[in-house]
Amino acid sequence: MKKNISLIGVPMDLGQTRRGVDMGPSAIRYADVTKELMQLGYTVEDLGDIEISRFEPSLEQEENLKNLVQVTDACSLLATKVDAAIQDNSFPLVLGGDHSIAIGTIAGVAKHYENLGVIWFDAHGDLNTPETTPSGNIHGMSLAINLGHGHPLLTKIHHKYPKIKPEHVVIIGARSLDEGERVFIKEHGIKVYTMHEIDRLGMSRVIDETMAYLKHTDGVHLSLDLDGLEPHDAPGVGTPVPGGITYREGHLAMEMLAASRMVTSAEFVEVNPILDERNRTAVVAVGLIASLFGQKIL
Ligand code: HAR
Ligand code: MN
Ligand code: MN
Ligand code: MN
Repeated sequence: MKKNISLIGVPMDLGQTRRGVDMGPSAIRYADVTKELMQLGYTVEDLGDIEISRFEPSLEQEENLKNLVQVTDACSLLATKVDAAIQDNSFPLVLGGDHSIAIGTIAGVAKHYENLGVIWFDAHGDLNTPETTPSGNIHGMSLAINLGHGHPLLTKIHHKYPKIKPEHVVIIGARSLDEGERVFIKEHGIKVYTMHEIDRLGMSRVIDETMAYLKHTDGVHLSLDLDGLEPHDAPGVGTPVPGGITYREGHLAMEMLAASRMVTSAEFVEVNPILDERNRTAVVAVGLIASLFGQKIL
């Protein structure tokens, strides 16, 4: 892995409707992310936070694309910062914010890779479109948007369309999928390890298979939604779903990815300090980040 890390905070809560997730970047910084990474031998440059505009749009809000303009603006700024970090030969580590920020992160990363692989660690598929969304929340559409499906303002951010190909995506941890998302997965042949497969195969085999599946990519982005974890282990998230990935399974996955050296960018999203218990979920996020960057038990 690259020795320089660029930390980018995205205090975004407009991709969904529960306030508080905008404080995620602060909570993760407070849990000492920089110190942990420096102890592992990295140089860390904290680039601060992306500005999120709080204006009330004069346009009628689209019910199936809430806060479209603000999400587009923030994701465009984020894409530019991520792109610049990679140009500086630095590893972009993005801290959310809700999962709509993956539209900006991946837009910035995808410019540098012809065949970017994406590991989407999540209880959800985030594969809704404006036609299928049950909520209008853009954080439930961000993976579909990266695949080129959704509002053109979002799919065309940072001038590459589409950003990624369906055969280069692996979803891990899914246990809450909407009907439209099931159809999307079948139509596009997306690789999904639901909790059922994780239970049957074990996380070790799931990660081995994921690495083999993404062998032909030229970079791998890890998009880790903390709600992929079991809510007992990571309670500070807006949309908890029971029956998730355990604390140790999460760490094993990160440790194996670290050993593979295949991850070239990452984001950790959906930490909501207002819903958390004494910053536990941010601490869990920092632990997972440390494992991803090579921390070992022995
Ligand atoms: N699928 C639902 C929707 O589209 C819920 C989306 C989920 N929440 C997330 N995304 N945290 O991973 O509204
Ligand atoms: Mn998500
Ligand atoms: Mn989720
Ligand atoms: Mn398609």
